[in-house]
Amino acid sequence: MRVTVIGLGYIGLPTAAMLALKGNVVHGYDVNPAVRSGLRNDRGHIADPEVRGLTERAVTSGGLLISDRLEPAEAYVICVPTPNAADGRPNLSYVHLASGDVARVLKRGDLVILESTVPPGTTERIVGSAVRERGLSLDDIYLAHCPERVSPGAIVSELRKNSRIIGGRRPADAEAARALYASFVESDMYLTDSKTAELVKVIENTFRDVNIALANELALLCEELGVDARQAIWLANKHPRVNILNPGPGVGGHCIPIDPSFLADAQPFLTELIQTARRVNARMPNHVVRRIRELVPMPPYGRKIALLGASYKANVDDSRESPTEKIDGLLREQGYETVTYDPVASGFARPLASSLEEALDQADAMALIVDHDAFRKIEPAVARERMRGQVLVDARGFFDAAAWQASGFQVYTLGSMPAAGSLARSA
Ligand code: SAJ
Repeated sequence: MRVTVIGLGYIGLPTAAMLALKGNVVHGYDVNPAVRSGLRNDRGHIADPEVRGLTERAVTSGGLLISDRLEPAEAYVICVPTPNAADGRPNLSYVHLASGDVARVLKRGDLVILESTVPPGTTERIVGSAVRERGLSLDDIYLAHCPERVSPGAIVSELRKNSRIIGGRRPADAEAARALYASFVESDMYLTDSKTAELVKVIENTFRDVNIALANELALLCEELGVDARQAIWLANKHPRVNILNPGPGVGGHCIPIDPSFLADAQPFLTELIQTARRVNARMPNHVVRRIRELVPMPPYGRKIALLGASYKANVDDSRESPTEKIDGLLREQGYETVTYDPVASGFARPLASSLEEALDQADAMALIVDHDAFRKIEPAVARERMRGQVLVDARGFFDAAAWQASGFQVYTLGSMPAAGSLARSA
């Protein structure tokens, strides 16, 4: 089948490549010329090595063609971003743009699939109006919402192995979409209507945000109780029906912190728990900064804090909505000097240190914000040589606190209150 995929980001590109490698003739289109040229040349802008390899094979096979315009096809898969606008409301402008572009080349019998995460009801509303403007009716085409569930860092395998929700405007629309995904999805596909599929995707991520908020609230509670939150959660999860996630310095990425607002924005008076959970998670960067201030008070002269990790989570290069960005901003507002080091991130709000040594040099504290595997090898003795102070703030329960304390470090691990008195500052 001829397929055009619109939006060649971390979902659209591997989806286009996967469809191409399964015998479809796929045109990939992205409004960003730099993305198009990057994909035609060295594909160097793709950080995920598995996605780069998949793309390489799909382009080399001739199955995936990167086009400068939106090519007519029998099926269109829209994978454009749906970020939050500055006011916190969903920004659906890319969906509007892509739907209009598709409608211009649409013909009877074509299949349109929206993969982007959207508030319930959006697919039929936005794509439907674009189609009607072109003189077609939704009865003339097949329309579906088919959200993805891949986790950045495991995209290619999860594209194949994750089950999928296929939400058709009508059963025939869902069946048409299922037939397309059957070319590469190796797991179950659950057919439903488009509005249910839109809601399912949003509630999957909302569930995760609420669960993380519980873990974070337990961490704050355990600090006051003098209990190790991670151990308490680990033991509670031994219960066959308990699965509490891990506390952390905040919730980043372009999904978990964003998607709950699709429900809260639509029904502010029916989403108290969802909104409260969002506030708990959004306040975690402030809590980390409060603990840093307690351990490294602001003297008349500046204090340098080395932040480890700019990405939004371990072992991915994406720093969108990164908790580190919020922590960095709060510290600098309060007069601290900060240097962030991240060997994985492909970008950050401010320049990153070129090495761990540069970040640690004369630092009064080292704060681990992202638990990249690459940080596992950091030795207390090496850090001590470089640093001016001996404070470790571990926001992920990543390091062996006893080993760092044995090397003379004061250690605060989020969710585990330091021994009484150790927050008191020696001059
Ligand atoms: N986090 C915690 N504690 C945890 C788990 C995560 O603090 O126990 C933080 C992470 O550090 C990160 C943020 O939450 O800052 C989000 O990370 P994540 O791994 O929970 O989520 P994403 O955004 O990488 O991927 C999620 C996944 N959704 C679910 O697990 C329900 C993925 O399956 C989705 O496809 C993806 O959102 C998406 O694109 O919607």
